[in-house]
Amino acid sequence: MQLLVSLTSPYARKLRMLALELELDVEVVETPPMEDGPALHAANPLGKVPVLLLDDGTALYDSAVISGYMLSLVPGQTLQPTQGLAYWYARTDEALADGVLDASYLLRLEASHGEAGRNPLWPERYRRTIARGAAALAAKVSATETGYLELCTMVAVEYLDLRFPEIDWRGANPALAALHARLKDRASLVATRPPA
Ligand SMILES: N[C@@H](CCC(=O)N[C@@H](CS)C(=O)NCC(=O)O)C(=O)O
Repeated sequence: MQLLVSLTSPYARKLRMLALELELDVEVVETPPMEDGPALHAANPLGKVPVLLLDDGTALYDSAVISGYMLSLVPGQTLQPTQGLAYWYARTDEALADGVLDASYLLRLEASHGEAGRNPLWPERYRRTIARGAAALAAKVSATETGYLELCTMVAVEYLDLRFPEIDWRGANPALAALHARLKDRASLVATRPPA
């Protein structure tokens, strides 16, 4: 399997990290989406990374689809529940972490538009979404266990540090600060941290 990524994409980082956690044989292929390469467009008409190319040449995309597939490849995995409502709650938890990423990504795009003619409604709305999302993640993460939720949360808060160092998610959410202090040296996170 090949995973098409950009090294700064937090969505791709979730999967690079998950592949390491699950010890999957995945070749990571750097494929910057802004280059609009034909291979990326053939695999994902939306032109986004991450994309997982399966060995038969077909493609899966959207990080939450790919993570579900990767987790299904390892039946005994303990990172996420597999049955009943617990499974759907876990999928919702990933959607929550992804929502923080979505708002952060949109906020970054907004910032690149410059001030002229800009409607402040959207950046302010994205910042409130990030704050609510971070608070909701803080209420959900375990103080001692490490599952996919905790790992996705790490990716989300480190993306905030990368792009918006002024957002004080640690001060607002001591549980997230404690999570970060506990997991920041975990091998899968260290190995996938975006280049400075
Ligand atoms: N919902 C998608 C979001 C993926 C996404 O937005 N990726 C960004 C990189 S961080 C991208 O490829 N952007 C290029 C574009 O939007 O054209 C997922 O979870 O995979």
